[in-house]
Amino acid sequence: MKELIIDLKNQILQEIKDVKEKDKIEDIKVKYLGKKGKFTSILRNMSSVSKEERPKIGELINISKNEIEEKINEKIEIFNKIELEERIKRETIDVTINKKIVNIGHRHPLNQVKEELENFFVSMGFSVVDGPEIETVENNFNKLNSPLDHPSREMSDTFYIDKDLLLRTHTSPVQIRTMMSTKPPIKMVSAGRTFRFDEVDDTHSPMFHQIEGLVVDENINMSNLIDTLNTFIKEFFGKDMKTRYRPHYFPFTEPSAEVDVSCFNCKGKGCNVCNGTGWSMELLGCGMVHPNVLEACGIDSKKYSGFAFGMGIDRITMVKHKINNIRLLYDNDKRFLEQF
Ligand code: FA5
Repeated sequence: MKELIIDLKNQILQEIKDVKEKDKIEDIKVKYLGKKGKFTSILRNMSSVSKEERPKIGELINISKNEIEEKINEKIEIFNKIELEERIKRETIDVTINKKIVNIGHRHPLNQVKEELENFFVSMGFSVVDGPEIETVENNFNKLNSPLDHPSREMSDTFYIDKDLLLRTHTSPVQIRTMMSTKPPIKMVSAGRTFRFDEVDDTHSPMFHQIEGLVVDENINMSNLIDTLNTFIKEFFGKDMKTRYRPHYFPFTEPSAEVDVSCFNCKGKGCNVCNGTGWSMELLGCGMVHPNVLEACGIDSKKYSGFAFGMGIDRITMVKHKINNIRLLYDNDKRFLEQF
């Protein structure tokens, strides 16, 4: 009996040693130590062992069983360790590997310039106000002293929604909204999108951007306007930039002017970009607020005066970045946009 137990134990230990897969070790456990296992069945034959021998054989069986179980557990642990090492190897992150570089977007050049303009005017003491893109005919034309037969009111120039509402053709209605709701002194700018039935060419787009400025106080005069605009142009485009004020007509300002700056390409010498004139495209309109406009907004025109200006942000962006075609700002071509 003793030899039988020792032989079986040695056979099982050898099988445990030779096993190559984790599943197989479980099979060995069931095969020898399970209820119907070979090793367990030895216990059933104890009746054939003499009374004197029984305690010794019983002890040998227990010691052998423990030894087998110990070896099985050791082997399971070895398999678990190998499994873990392989998993760690598989899941290790190689921080030196070449990762895919994802390009992150940035603000559109028009928005960058809009923000720069707002920041500039804030630094000069202006506040920034907002206005709606859908406006009333009243604010866009009537209160701005626009004659009923003014060509800009035509359906062929303005996107009407109905007889009273339209897509604003300029940012000037924000002046009206501000003067209707705020008492002087007023010093504000307002930037945003504007819409006109304009044919697309190198300097015109049917949707474009403007920034409006308005100052209303006692004793405001034309030299305050020119000084503000000249300071802006020199700060924004550089000291070399020359300005040219051309008399113009706007229903809401009197006197009125349009302002050009020297050509960004030749700095005023004359080249093919400026058709030899030395001057860039027209950038802005300005003037002294018409007394009729002040009165229409409930401001005493005998006490107060004001100046206003409206600049094309698209054209300012073009001059600043030497872009000679407005279409580039709307094509959404990444090769162009990535340059800013
Ligand atoms: C006006 O819109 C006036 N409201 C400006 C103003 C405000 C004058 C306050 C006096 C006092 P004008 O139509 O000239 O003015 O437009 C102003 C600027 O907007 C132009 O100088 C130009 O830079 C830009 N602009 C006008 N039309 C277009 C267009 N279709 N595409 C791109 N920019 C344009």
